[in-house]
Amino acid sequence: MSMGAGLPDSPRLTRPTPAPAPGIVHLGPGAFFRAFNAVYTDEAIAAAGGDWGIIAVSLRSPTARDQLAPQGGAYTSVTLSETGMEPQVIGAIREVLVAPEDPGAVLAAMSDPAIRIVSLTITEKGYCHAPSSGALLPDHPDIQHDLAAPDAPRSAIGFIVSALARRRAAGHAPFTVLSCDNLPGNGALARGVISDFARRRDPDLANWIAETVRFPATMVDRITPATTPERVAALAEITGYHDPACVFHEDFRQWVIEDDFTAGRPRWDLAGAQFVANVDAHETMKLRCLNGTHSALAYLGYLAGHDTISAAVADPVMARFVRHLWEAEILPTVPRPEGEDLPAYCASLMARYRDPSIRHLTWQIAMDGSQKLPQRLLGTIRDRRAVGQTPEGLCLAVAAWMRYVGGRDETGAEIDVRDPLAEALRAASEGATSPEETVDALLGFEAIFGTDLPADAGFRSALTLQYERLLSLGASGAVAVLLGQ
Ligand code: CS2
Repeated sequence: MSMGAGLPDSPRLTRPTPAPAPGIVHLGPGAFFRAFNAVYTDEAIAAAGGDWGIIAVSLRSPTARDQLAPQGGAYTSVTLSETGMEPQVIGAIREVLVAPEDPGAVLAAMSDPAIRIVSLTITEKGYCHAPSSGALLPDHPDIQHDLAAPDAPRSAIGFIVSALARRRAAGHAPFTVLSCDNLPGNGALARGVISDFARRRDPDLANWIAETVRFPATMVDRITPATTPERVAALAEITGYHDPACVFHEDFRQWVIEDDFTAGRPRWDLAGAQFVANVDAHETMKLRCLNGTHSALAYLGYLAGHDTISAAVADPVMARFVRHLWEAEILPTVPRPEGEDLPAYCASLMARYRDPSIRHLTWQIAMDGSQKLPQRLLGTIRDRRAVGQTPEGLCLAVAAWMRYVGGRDETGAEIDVRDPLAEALRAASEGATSPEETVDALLGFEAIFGTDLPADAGFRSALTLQYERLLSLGASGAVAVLLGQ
C-alpha cells in the first residue's frame, strides 16, 4: 500500500448539507448500521423528507465518534463488486454520542419527545440473554450494574428502560424499540429482556411498557465485512478524500419490517424495505439458510485453511456441502415466506458467497458462536430430530464449532477465539481426555444447548462421530466423507 501511506493527509470528507433534525436514536453505530440502517434512512429522507436524522450512540468505544465527528457525521458507504467500488455519501447521522463518557447525555437524547424510534444493532450478546431460551440473564454484570445505577447505565437494556421511565414521568409518549439484530423473533426477544429488567426496577413501569411500547420484529440482510486500512486507502484513491468512517458491503440488501410503530417512521419502504404483518417466516429463512451456512462455512472453512467465505466455496467439496445442507437438512424446516422462492433464494446466496470482491473473513463470522449457534444451527437440528431425522451435516458444523473453540487449528496453531464464553469453552474442552468427553463437556453449556439436545442420544452420537472425523480426517476430509466422496 505504498500509495496509501500519505492518504490520511488527504482532505477529509465533508458533509454537503446538515442532517435533518433527529427522530431516531440508534444504539450500536458499527459497520453494519452504517452499511444498512443509515443508508435506508438516508434514502428515505431524500425521497420523502421528514425529521428522521439519527443520533448514533456507541455503548463502548469512542471510535465511531472519533471517525464521524470531524466529518459532521457524514461517511461513505461503498458497494463492492467484481467491477470495483461504488461510493455513496450518507448524511443521515446528525451526532454521535459515546455512552461511557456521558451516559446522562444519552439518556437526555433518548428522553426527548422528538425521538420516536430507538433502533438497535448491538449484536447477539448485547441482549444479555441466554441464547437457548431468550431469557434475560439477571446475573449478567451489566444488568447488575444497570439495576443499581439507573442514571448511568451501560447496557442497551438499561438505557432503554431508564429513558422510558423518564418519558413516562414527564408524560411523554414512548418511542418504538426496533431491534435489527440477527436473532429469532428479535422484537419479542427485545420486549422480553426489557420487560423483565423493568419489572425488577418497578412493576408499574413494566406494566406501562407492556401497554404502550411497540417492539416490531425485523429481518436484516446485507453482508458487511470489517473495514480494513487497505480498503480505506483504496477508497481515497477513487474519491480523493480520506474517510476513516467508510464501510464496505455487497450490493444486495433486504429489510423486512413488521409494520407496528406508534409514533411514525421514515419512509424506508421508498428505499426498498418491505413492511409486512409478520416477519417470522422471513427471519427463519434468513437465519437458517444464510446465517446457518455462514457459520458452518466459518468453522469448517477456517479449520480447512480458508480465510474468506469466497475461498471456502471456491472449494468444490465445500460448495457441495453447503448445497447439501440447504436441500437435505435446512429447507425441509423452513416455511416459505410470501414472495420468496426458497431454492432460488439459496441459489442467490451461493452467488453472494462466491463474490471474491467481498473478502468476508471466516474468522469474523466465527466470532460469538455461543450466541449464534442456537438460532442458526440448533433450531434446525431440533426440527429435524422432531421428525426422526439426523441432520449429519449440521452436526458436523456444530462439531467444527467444538473443535474451533478448543483453540487450536489443524496445524496446532493457536486460534484467536472471540466469544463471551471463550475462556469457559476452552477450559471445558481442555479438561476433556476423549472425543466423548469433549462433546459431553461442551453440550453441558445449557445457555447454548438447553437441556433437550444433550439428552438426545441420537444427536449426541452423531455429533461425537463428526467430531472424531474432524480429529482424524480434518475438516476437508470429514466433509468429503459426509458427502460420500
Ligand atoms: C454473519 C452475518 O458475521 C456473521 O455472523 O453471518 O453477520 C451476515 O453476514 C449477515 O447477517 C448478512 O446479512
